[in-house]
Amino acid sequence: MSALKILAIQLGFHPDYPDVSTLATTYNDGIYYVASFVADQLPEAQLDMCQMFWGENPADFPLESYDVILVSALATHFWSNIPTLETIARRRRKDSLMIMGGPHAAFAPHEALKYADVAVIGEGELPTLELIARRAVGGVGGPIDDIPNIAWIGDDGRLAISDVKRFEKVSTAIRPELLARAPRLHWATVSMSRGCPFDCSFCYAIRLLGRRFRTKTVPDIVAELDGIHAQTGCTRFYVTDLNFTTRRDFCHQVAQAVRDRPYKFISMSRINHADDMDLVLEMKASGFDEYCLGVESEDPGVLRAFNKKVDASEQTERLWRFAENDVYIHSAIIFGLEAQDQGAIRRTARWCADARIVHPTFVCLAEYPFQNLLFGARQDIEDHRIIMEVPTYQHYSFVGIFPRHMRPSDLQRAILDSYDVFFERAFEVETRPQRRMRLKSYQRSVAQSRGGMERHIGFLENLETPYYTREGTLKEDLLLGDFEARHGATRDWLAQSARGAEPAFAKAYAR
Ligand code: B12
Ligand code: SF4
Repeated sequence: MSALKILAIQLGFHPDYPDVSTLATTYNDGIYYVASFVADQLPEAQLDMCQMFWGENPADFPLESYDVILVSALATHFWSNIPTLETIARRRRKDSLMIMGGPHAAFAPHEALKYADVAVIGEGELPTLELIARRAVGGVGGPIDDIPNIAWIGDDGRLAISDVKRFEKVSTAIRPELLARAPRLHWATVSMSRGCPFDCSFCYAIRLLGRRFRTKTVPDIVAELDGIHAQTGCTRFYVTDLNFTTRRDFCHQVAQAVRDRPYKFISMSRINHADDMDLVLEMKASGFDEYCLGVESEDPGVLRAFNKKVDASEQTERLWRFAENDVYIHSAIIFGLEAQDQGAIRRTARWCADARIVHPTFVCLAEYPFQNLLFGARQDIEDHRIIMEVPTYQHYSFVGIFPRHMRPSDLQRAILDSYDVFFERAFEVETRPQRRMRLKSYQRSVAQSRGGMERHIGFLENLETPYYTREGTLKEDLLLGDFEARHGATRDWLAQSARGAEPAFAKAYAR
């Protein structure tokens, strides 16, 4: 019997809408973990990787020859690559199995299932292995409802969603050979733990990876870093963990274990990390000198609205503490709430410079529709105010909602202006040469993405014209009516089988 052939594909960004963040130029690690796990478990299988971020095109692969096709995508990747998905659907064998995972499949499984046989709505390793084991002509054979974290279209034509499970074993390492064709990477992504115990209202991350914090073993982590380094030459790692500093002892052990390596790390944390400067400095000595913090805002009202559970009055001082110790801070700053008018947006942008954040990314609040219906999850932006099905969908640098208090194009302009406000003030505040250089290099990368945002302003102006009064107030009834005409039937279909109303499901999903 010939070896099972598997193709793993990462869909890429739309060329017209690049990401503002230079950090975003690296690979998304989720598909690498799933592919590596499958390859470890099925050593006889032949596994190929197609990475669109590096210019590879699925159409150039022998799609007809694969038994299993795995696809990973954010929402923006999905809607930027519909022709590619159609090509895959047309050329793949009828008896092949196609599984989609990652954020888009997880939050809009019904959209992923237009192309895939099964969508994975959470951690993907074990469900993928199980689905491959039950592979049969035309997708999967027999019942699959006992496989957790999946969605599929049942024989009755309805969406089916199985139970959600967060797995204990998270120690898979990325197989370095999957990165063999990588260009010179600025950052290599790697995951050391999964889960975050908090529950910020806008956060979709905990819905994917859960609220229970689980770590890999320290020797496994070091071996994985060394393997990726040996393969790619990269010495800088983006640690994709949702909240790396959740456990002090874990951070301490990782810091000790990598002390003698020439590596640098950026990891995600919360602002309270500044309260433990001993740990911050210990980690800094091991290369952890950059963090991406969920700062979100300086405004107590905004922080309360997001359930951030931080004291706004301490934000600035904590950020200064990092700056004084030459620890670089990146942060997404979210705009789009009704309390955030043009003046508030400019104030927040200026505050970022005063608080000495080096790398703020100004983004738009975003939501998927039907999250409450499908999964019982909280949703702050109602379905009808979400701008869907375009290449900028859920790409937070681009406005993806109809705000009530200003036109979407005005919000996009305010996001763009925020960078000018920020840089002007930051160069007044920042005197240290090293930090000024960092600001300059970030300013250059923002300049590269201006074109995409300006293009998006034009798109929004066209889209929004009928929906706003001359003064810029949303005509909500009109928008609701149009939404109903376009998506009402989908919502009603989803309502027949969605699991949001089941308390046990919603509770497990929120964990
Ligand atoms: C770290 C992170 C970043 C980092 C690094 C990104 C990178 N290059 O890897 C930074 C800060 C740079 C970043 C930037 C952006 N990010 Co980001 N990011 C994350 C975060 C917090 C963790 C991602 C991660 O790697 N986790 C660890 C791995 C192991 O988990 P995973 O990727 O989810 O994979 C698991 C499952 O999803 C599943 N799976 C994944 N793929 C596949 C494929 C198959 C076939 C199967 C079966 C299963 C499967 O199995 C995996 C393992 O169990 C996620 C939230 C999350 N996932 O928890 C947001 C998230 C992915 N980011 C998001 C966004 C929007 C962006 C940006 C577009 C933001 C922007 N500027 O507009 C950019 C895009 C950059 C990029 N290249 O993707 C959104 C995606 C929204 C959406 N629905 O599409 C998320 C979900 C954040 C959120 N809303 O909570 N991000
Ligand atoms: S702290 Fe970060 S990862 Fe945790 S719930 Fe809040 S936004 Fe999500």
